Amino acid sequence: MRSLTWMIGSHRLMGVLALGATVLVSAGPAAMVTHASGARAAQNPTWVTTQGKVVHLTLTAGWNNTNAGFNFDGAAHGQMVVTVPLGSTVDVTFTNKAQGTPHNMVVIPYTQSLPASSASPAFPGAATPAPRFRPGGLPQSGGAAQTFSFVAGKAGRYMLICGIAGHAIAGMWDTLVVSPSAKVASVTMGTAQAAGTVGATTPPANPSQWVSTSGKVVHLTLISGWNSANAGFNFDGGAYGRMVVTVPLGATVVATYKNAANTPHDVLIVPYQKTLPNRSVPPAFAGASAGRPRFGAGGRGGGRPGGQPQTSNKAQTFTFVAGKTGTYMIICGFPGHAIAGMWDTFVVSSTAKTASITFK
Ligand SMILES: [Cu+2]
Repeated sequence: MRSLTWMIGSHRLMGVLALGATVLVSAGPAAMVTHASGARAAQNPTWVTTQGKVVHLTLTAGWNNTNAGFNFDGAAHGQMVVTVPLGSTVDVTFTNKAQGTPHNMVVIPYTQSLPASSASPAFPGAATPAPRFRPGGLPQSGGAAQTFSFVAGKAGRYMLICGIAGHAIAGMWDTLVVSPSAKVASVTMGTAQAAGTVGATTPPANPSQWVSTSGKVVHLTLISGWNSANAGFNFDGGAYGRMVVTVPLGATVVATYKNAANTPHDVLIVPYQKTLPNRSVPPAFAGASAGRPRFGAGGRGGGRPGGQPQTSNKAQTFTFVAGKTGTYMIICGFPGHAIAGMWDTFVVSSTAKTASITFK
C-alpha cells in the first residue's frame, strides 16, 4: 500500500491514498472485524497546520465509515501518524460526527496492549473535556466541537485513542509522534498496526461449569468481564468467537447473565454476522438478551443523577427456545464492544443430546 504524505503549506500531494486496505486483526475463526473502507477524498486535508510553535490539529471521530465509524479523520488501528515538533503547543479541535455513539480523545504513551479505557493523558491537558450529558442521561455524541491544548514536551511515540470503554481495543486509535527534528507538523497515512488489536483468550480450567442439561432445559451462565482476557471484553473468558456453546435444537435455554466488570456490558444472542455490528442488533430468538444498563435520573430506569450508565453486577435471568439450527453469536451490544472482540459462538445442533462448552 502506498502511503500519502501531506506537508501542509507545501501543497504537494505525493501518492494516492488507498484506504480500504488491511486492518490487522487476526480475529477468531470466522467473523470478520470490519475492514477499513471508503477512500478518502484526495485533497489536501486541513487536519494539521503549523504557525510558529503552535500546531492546530483537527480530530473528527467517526469521520467516515472506516472501521464501522470507530476512527479519527477516517483512520483507525494506528494508520494515521500525526507528527508534531518537540516543544510545540498543540491546539486540538475535536468533533464527534458519529450518530448516537459517544467518543472522546486521549493522548496516551504508545503501548502494545491497549487499555480497555483511559482518562489519563500523557501530557497535562491532552484529552477532551469530560463529555456532557443530556438531562435524559445519555451522553451527547455529535454536535459542538471541543477544544483542548497541550505542550508536546517529550519526544516519542504516543497514541491518540478514544478513551471510552472498548473503543481503542476496537481499533479507534491513531499515532502521534513528537519529533525533535520536525520543523512543521504533518499527517501521513500508513498501514494499520497490530498493537492491541488481537485479543488474547484465556480459557477457563473447567468451562463445563457454565452449562448443564436436564431434559429439554439447558442452564447456561454467561459472565461478562469474567477475567482479564481481551482486556475484560469477554464472556466467561472467551472472546473473538473462541468460546463455543452448543445446545440441542428445541432446548429451552435458561441463561443467567452477570457483569463482573466495572464497564457496562450486556449480552445478546444474534444471527451470525459476517461483519460485526458496531452496536446492538435484534436477538435471534425471542427473549435472547439481557443486561441493558440503567441510566441516571432522567434517563432510563432512574438511579444516580448525572446520567452515566450504571454497571449492574446483579445476576439477571433470561429464557429462550433454541428453535432453529445454525450458528449464532453471543455479543455485547454496547457500541464497539463486539468489534473489540466481545463475542462468542452459539451453535444450535440437531444432533447434540446435551449442551456443551468448548474453547477453540
Ligand atoms: Cu460490552
